[in-house]
Amino acid sequence: MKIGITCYPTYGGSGVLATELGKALAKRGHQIHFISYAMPMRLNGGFDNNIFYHEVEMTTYPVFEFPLYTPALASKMVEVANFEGLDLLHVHYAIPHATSAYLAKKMIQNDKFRVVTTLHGTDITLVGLEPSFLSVMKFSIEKSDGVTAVSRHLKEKTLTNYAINKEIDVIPNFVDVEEYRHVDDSCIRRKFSLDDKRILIHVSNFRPVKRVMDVVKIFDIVQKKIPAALILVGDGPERSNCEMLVRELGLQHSVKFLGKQNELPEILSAADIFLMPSQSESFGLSALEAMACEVPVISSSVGGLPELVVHNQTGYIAEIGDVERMAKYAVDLLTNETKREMFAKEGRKRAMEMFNLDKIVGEYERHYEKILNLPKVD
Ligand code: GMT
Repeated sequence: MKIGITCYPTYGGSGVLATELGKALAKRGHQIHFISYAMPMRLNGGFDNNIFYHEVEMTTYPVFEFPLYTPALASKMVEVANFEGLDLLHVHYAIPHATSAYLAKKMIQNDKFRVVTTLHGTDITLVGLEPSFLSVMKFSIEKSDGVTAVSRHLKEKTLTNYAINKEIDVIPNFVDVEEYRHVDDSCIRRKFSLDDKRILIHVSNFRPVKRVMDVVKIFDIVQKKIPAALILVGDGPERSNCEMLVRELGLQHSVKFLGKQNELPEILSAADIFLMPSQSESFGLSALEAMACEVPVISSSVGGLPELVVHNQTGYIAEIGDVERMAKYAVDLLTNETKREMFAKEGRKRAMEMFNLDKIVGEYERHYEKILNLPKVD
């Protein structure tokens, strides 16, 4: 198949997932055309015969007070679809990608061309509910030929929030279990001389929904009970507040801010526990990556997280904001190595059985085939 993929190219689960999907589909012989305003981060500029990247050019003009990305993206979609003969366009994160895709579909002179939209989370649970977006979101989702959601929870939210009368297939996120596996001799312990400490880790885009301040609070409780260090990977709006809290609590010597990183399997492998105390999380891709690297996850009970983390088997789940309980779970695991290792193995097993790349990419292929054989939605 010739498939166009549109996603946000920056750090963030939806862009990561879309890029890894494109790379995996290319390996299976499909021709993949990424269409975005910048090179997707996980493409790493790597060369593959089956992967192409088309940049959306943005025009500025004094009359335009706001950038006009939606029509610019639609025009690029039309150009690529017509010129490259795309069979379908798969857009990740509905705003504004599904809207641009609908516009493009109306202009593309190929009756067989289809649009698939994957809903990732805040496009549905937060941003899309803004009154200024609501009706366009509902319309754009209903006008997609195929719609997938990354968890059952997100599917239910979409159906209720938008009163949508549309079939939505749940296709969960995936991880490449060959790439994401435990590395025995991780450089992080040596680099920071952490051999005598237990390591807690958190990876995110540091947006308020991730509640990174809770991560610091949990760590503060844990380090009072056992020698421990906290590794924070990623960057975003909450980072300065977190750095301030770390200094206020006097934790600056045991908390390491690594910023954005690429070598995640190696970094994750250094950790004993992964923390994800999010306010909202439709799936929790970085928790899955941790599980694949044999790191038990302690998370909040929101959104799709209970579909990923099995309480008392691959990690623990607690109410949002219950930092005391999350810390208690962390201490429990860190003082019982047999249990921690059992959780670690169970997490890896679950990642391999339920969320491995081959299984889920196959589900996407079957979804595409189904949609290509159904009548076009006008
Ligand atoms: O977090 C966001 O604001 C958007 C989005 C992203 O691009 O990272 O994250 C969502 O999509 C990920 C990939 O499907 C999911 O793993 C995240 O759980 C989801 N984030 C939220 O629901 C907050």
